[in-house]
Parts: sequence; C-alpha cells; structure tokens
Amino acid sequence: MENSSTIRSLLKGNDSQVNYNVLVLATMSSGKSTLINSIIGKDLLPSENRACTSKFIRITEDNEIEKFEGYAYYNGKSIFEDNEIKPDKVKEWNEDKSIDTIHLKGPLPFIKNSFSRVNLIDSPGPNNSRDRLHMERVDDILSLSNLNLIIYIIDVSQLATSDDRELLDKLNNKLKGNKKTDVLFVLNKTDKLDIETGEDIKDIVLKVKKYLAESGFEEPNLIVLSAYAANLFRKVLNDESLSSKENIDYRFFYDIFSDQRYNLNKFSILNNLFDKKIREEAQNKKLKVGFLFNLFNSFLSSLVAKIRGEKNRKEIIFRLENTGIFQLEGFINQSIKLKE
Ligand SMILES: Nc1nc2c(ncn2[C@@H]2O[C@H](COP(=O)(O)OP(=O)(O)OP(=O)(O)O)[C@@H](O)[C@H]2O)c(=O)[nH]1
Ligand SMILES: [Mg+2]
Repeated sequence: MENSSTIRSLLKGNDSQVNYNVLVLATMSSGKSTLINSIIGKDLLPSENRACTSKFIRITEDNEIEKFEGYAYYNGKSIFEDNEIKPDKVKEWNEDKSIDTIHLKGPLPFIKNSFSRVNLIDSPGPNNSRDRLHMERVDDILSLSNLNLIIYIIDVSQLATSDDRELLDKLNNKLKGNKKTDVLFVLNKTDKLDIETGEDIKDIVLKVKKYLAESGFEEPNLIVLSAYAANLFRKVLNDESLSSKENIDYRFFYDIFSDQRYNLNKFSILNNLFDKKIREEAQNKKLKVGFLFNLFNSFLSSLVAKIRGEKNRKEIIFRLENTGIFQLEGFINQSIKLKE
C-alpha cells in the first residue's frame, strides 16, 4: 500500500528522542481536525462540513520554534518543504494527489512534557464512500504497533451509526492483547445539545457509555467536549481573525458557556488517577494563564476586548475551560507522564 511506508517510517522517529504518538480517529466530520486546531490555537488544518482530510497529517510538537514548518511526502520520499507553512498551503497539499502524508512541526504550548516528542496524527474519516483509500489508510495505521494513545471522537449529533460501530469494532480488534495503547473517547459537538429543552447531557453520556460497552469498551475514559467552541475561544485569545459566521457562533458560545450548566468538565468520566491529576493541571494552567494575561490585559488586549465588545481575557478563559479542552490536554499530558 503506497501510503503505509510514509506514515510508518515517519512514526519510527530517530534515536535521540522518543516519540509519543497520538492518533485522532473518528468517522467523517466528527471534528478531528477541529480538535487538533484547537490544541494548536489556530486553523492550520483544513476543516469543513463535508469529507475533508484526505491523508495523514502528523503534527509534531516543537516548542522551541515559533512558526510551523511543513513537509510533504509521497511513498516515504520528501517532495515539498515550507519553512513557514500557512493554512492555505496545508489545504493545497491536502488536495494534492501526488502527496500521501503531510508533516507539520511547531509549537503546541499546552502539550508539555520533558522526554517524549508528541505527534498528533489527524486521519481521514474512513467512511468516505467516494474514496475507499481513506478506509485502507485507517486500517493500515491501526496495524501499527507504536501508537501510544488513540483519541476516538464520537459526534453527539451522529450517535451510534453503523459506520461508527464498524470503526469501533476495528478499534476493539486492534486493542485485543495490546496493553501499550491507551484510548480516550471524546464526545464532541455537545454545544449542539439544547439543555433548555431537556436534552440532558448526563443522560446522553450514560447512553454513550452503554453504546461503548456494547462495542466492548467497558470502563471507558470519556471526555465531553465542544471542539469548535474551544477552537473559537483559543483563536480569539490568540488574536486570530474570525469569519463572519464564526463571529456569530463565537458570540453564541460566549453566551452559553458562561452558564454552569454548560460546564462540560463535570460530565466527563475519567478513572480516579487521571481525574485528580487533570484537575490539578487545569488549575495550574488557569493560574498561570490568568497571571500572564492579567499583565497583558493592562493595555493592548483590553483595547482589543473593547473593540470586540468582550469583557476581558479572563472571561474568555473561563468559558474556554468549560468546553472541556483543558481536560483533554491534561489527559494527553498525564498519559505521557505515566509512560515515562
Ligand atoms: N457545533 C459544532 N461543530 C463542530 C464541532 N467540532 C467540529 N465541528 C464542525 O464539524 C465539521 C467537520 O469538522 P472537521 O474537524 O473537519 O471534522 P473531521 O473529523 O476532521 O472530518 P474529516 O476530515 O472529513 O474526516 C466542521 O464544519 C466543524 O466546524 C463542535 O464541537 N461543535
Ligand atoms: Mg479532518
């Protein structure tokens, strides 16, 4: 299979640093690329409301550089390079059939660890009926032995479809007899639930838990998330521009995520060890971020905030935390620590 050699060789890494490989897996349009963009803090990966990602995009954390570098491969050979890659270029490479794998390298400020180099791997949704190659690619990456963590996204607006069951079965088969790979389930798009009309998040989480048990996952770690809201809050904090639709959505999210009923963290199911550590980490992050932002707040950002009609960055961070993204990043960081 043409694609396999590239991703296989990329994930081997070199001897100087251990790789920690995190595969983001889900059926089409569940929010894989959006989730990774919210960790990056800007829209580097293409994301659309239709089949989008067409190949593996590996993002390697390098907190020593400021800008993202990009490399494009075919059959294990590097064919293009860009030392300051922009979203448009990633999009172009994503559509280019002469490329089978993209590698981006740059800062992931919220993924912190001392020994391993973290790779987040965005994958194409395998249930694309117009492109069977996507399925082959996913089958192939699941056969790799050096995946440390698989983040499996479930789209709350597409619960328990036959495509999702099929992919969960595949995941279950891969994990049989494999103790090396952790799994984290993410229930995404929960901003779409209307809690006022009685769509209780708690009930839906229980339903998902039952669904996962039916597929062989008895004691899942499950984080409840809105990747899109996290993405928009982070972009605003990073002074990235928003499209007019995003602006409307941002205002809506700014409103609902101030409501404690939308504090998604409290719906997550995490085993005790993770739960405690992640809470500690989120608390530290808030303090640290709050301190820096307070300093910064004194001039420039308060001006920006005024123009945007927001209160201040602290208010945005409060809402960002409610989206569940700190928990997700905390989980990644803790699972690396436990491996070290
Ligand atoms: N409301 C809402 N929309 C979301 C959320 N996450 C992603 N989306 C939207 O869902 C659509 C698909 O998101 P992507 O990130 O491209 O999904 P994907 O899983 O990468 O899709 P493929 O690459 O095609 O497999 C986009 O329009 C996103 O804006 C979320 O948490 N809430
Ligand atoms: Mg995608």
